[in-house]
Amino acid sequence: MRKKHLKIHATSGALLGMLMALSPAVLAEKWDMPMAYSATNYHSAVGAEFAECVTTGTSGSIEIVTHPSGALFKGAEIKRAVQTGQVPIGERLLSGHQNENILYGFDSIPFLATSFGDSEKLWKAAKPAIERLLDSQNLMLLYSVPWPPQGMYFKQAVNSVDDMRGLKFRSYNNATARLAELTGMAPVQIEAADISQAFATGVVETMISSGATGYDRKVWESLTHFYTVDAWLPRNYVMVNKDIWLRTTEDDRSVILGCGRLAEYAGLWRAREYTGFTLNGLRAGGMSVGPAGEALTMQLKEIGKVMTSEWLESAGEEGRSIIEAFEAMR
Ligand code: PCA
Repeated sequence: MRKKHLKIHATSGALLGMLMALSPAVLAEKWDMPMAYSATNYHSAVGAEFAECVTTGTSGSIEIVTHPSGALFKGAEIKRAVQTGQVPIGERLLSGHQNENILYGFDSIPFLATSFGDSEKLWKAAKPAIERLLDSQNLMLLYSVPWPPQGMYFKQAVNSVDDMRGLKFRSYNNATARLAELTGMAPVQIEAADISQAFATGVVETMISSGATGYDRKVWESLTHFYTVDAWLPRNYVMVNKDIWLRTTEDDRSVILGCGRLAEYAGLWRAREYTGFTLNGLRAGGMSVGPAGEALTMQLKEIGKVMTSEWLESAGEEGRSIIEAFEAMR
């Protein structure tokens, strides 16, 4: 999938060989970049801008081509594909790796960081540990962009946890699955790309996610209520295979890092903007959108406490120091 082609046309094989030996910069590489979320979502838009920035900035010596909507690899397959060099670069939901290491779930601790501002602080606190973890898995972290705050979707009004018991719940990571267990729901892991179908066919009937994902997948076709619980703001991140990274020229690397910083900045602002836009979009689709009632909010906070202590217990010293560093920044 990683195709190399010559940018210059050489007629002589000898000349070609000489150029290849002397100047790796004349080789143009195509980097396929799998992404799991819909092409219209801002994560994918930022990814496309990042790709263009790199392609232009390296004068085409590295051409990045994004493949949104899980078209090349599904979300759950992307990290492995990059780790093993099947593709050089890709985007994935960070907390999707919590089953590999508890630290990856730092951004899905209920009610710890519930605003964009706090989410950035928490990211700053966790980033060194996450970079180390990824590095130990042959990956280089390039940039990361948050999702909007997570709320709960239903197909009827829900006023307490009792109303949730027995529902079939769409999960996307360990924290969401645990939330389902603690509220008596049955979790089924489903990729964002497959949500509309899953709701339409009744495979699931509720979920926690952002207004953004509900909007992207037109969930008003099946669901009626979105409660803006603001439970947490999970993050996507873009990773590069470390072997491939180390083989790129220093000039190209600095372009890629610069484009990554721009993408992170642009992504955060787009996330903020997309939040209000998509909540209005859900309303326009006919959904009731607003905060959860007091009783449900209090019950969810109690469940949040359980999940927080479970996370802290398994994450040990390293987890605690992330939370402490975050608290110190607030
Ligand atoms: N959307 C993604 C992850 C978090 C979010 O808001 C999803 O539901 O899969």
